[in-house]
Parts: sequence; C-alpha cells; structure tokens
Amino acid sequence: MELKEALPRETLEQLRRDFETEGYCLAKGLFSPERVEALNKHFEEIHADGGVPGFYATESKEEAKGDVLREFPRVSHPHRFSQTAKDYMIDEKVGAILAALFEEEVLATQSMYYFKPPGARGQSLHQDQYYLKVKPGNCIAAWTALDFCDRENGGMMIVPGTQDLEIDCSKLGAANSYEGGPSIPIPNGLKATIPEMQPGDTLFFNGCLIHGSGPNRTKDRWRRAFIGHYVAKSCASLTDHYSPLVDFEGNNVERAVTTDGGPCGGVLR
Ligand SMILES: O=C(O)CCC(=O)C(=O)O
Repeated sequence: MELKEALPRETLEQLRRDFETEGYCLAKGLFSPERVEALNKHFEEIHADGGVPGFYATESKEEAKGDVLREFPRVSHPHRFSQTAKDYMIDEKVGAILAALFEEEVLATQSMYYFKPPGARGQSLHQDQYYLKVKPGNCIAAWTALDFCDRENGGMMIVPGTQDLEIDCSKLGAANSYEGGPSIPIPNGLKATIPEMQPGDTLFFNGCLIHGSGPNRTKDRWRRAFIGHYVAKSCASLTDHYSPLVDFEGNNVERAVTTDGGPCGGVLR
C-alpha cells in the first residue's frame, strides 16, 4: 500500500491545513491503545535489563542519587537496536501524514523514547533545526504521547506562530536543551501552549517551531513519549549524528553531512 493511502485524503488535507496555519497539527488516536501499551512494555523491559550495551546506559537508583533522569534517561536512536522502535518510527500512518506535510516522500533521521518519570526536569525551549541543520529545507518532528499528558506532568510546550522564524542564535550556550541549557526567548506577542494529549495522539511540527517541556510535577504520573524526526527525501545534507537515515521500507540511506555549522555558524555539530 502506498503511504498516502494509509489515511483518508480528507484527514490528510485537514492536518496539512492546520500545519500551514498553526505551525503544528495534532493527529488524534494515531496509535491504538494496544500498540502504545506494547511500546511502553518493550522499553520497560529494556530498562529492567539494565540498558543495551553500546546503545543505552542507565544508572541504578543508588548511582543516580535521586536524579530520576539519570535512572531513566531518554533512549536515543532506539530504532538502531530495536525493530519495535523502528516499526514505530516508520509507521505507515506517520509516513502518510509526513508525506502530505512535506509534499514528497520522506526519510526518518532519528527516534527517541522518553520515560520522563514523576520529578523529572523539563527541556528548555529550542528549535530542532538548530541541531539537525537540514539543507535544503527543514525537518518535521512527530511527537507521540504514550501517557495522558498535560502541564502537570510536563507535556509538550509549543509556541504557535514561530514555525516560519529563523533559527535563534542568541543562546549558543543552549547547546543541549535536554541537559538544561538556557531556553531561547518567546518572541513578543506570542504565547506558549501545552496541548493536552491522550496516549496514541501524535503532534507534528517543523524544525523552526519553538518548543520544549516543563518538569513532571506529579507524584505518580509518568509522561512517556516516542519522538521521530524526519526530512524530505530531497534533503541533501544534515548533521552526521543522524546518519544513516531510514526510508519507510526500512532501508538505510545516506546523505552528505552539513559541515558549515548551519545558521548559527560552527558552534554545534
Ligand atoms: O519530550 C520532551 O519533553 C521534549 C522533546 C523535544 O523537545 C524534542 O524532541 O525536540
């Protein structure tokens, strides 16, 4: 089946209109409760096994000394060692939406799984294109909630209206937003919002949209999420951290490395 046939044309058109006008679109119920549960169980098992040598390291509760993000760090690029994660990253419905948003075929560059347990810190406001340095064009993120999420448990915070901005280079020290680098400022007149999302809902936004998340302030609600980043097949180069890319048939694909540091110069790779 062609990717574009994985969802009704009207649904794709509506999502595309939302994406154009709001800078993001929210596809509700893209993943079934069963798939969400299976994915969470898969990562629970990976964590319970103590990680994956060479790919994912965790610390024991004692070693982490109360820092839940050291005990439950995010998992980077799980598609490189887990077929379950790869299937999620190149899911045909995700691909159909991305193809409608990019108006061409797409490639996956990255997957991430966040546990974000109660007490976890949030992530500073940033723009993904600062890291991916996609040329020509931009990346799009697909952020899937794997628990109900809202402000209290550190749901995704986005700033609609920033999707067409340049990359903000004023906080070059914000190299790693996951490690708590400074947030880039919200432009005057715009406001951050935190959409409430059900498990299985997916938020799509481009690499210029300012986004991040607050801390998980709850005592007992995890805020798990699966994130993929994607580029158009016509992309010529991007940061080497994202190589190899993966097409929606699961094949590795290479692209050149963006070597000029992107719009902020050679500060970050
Ligand atoms: O899930 C989060 O808390 C933030 C994720 C994020 O900002 C990203 O993947 O770029």
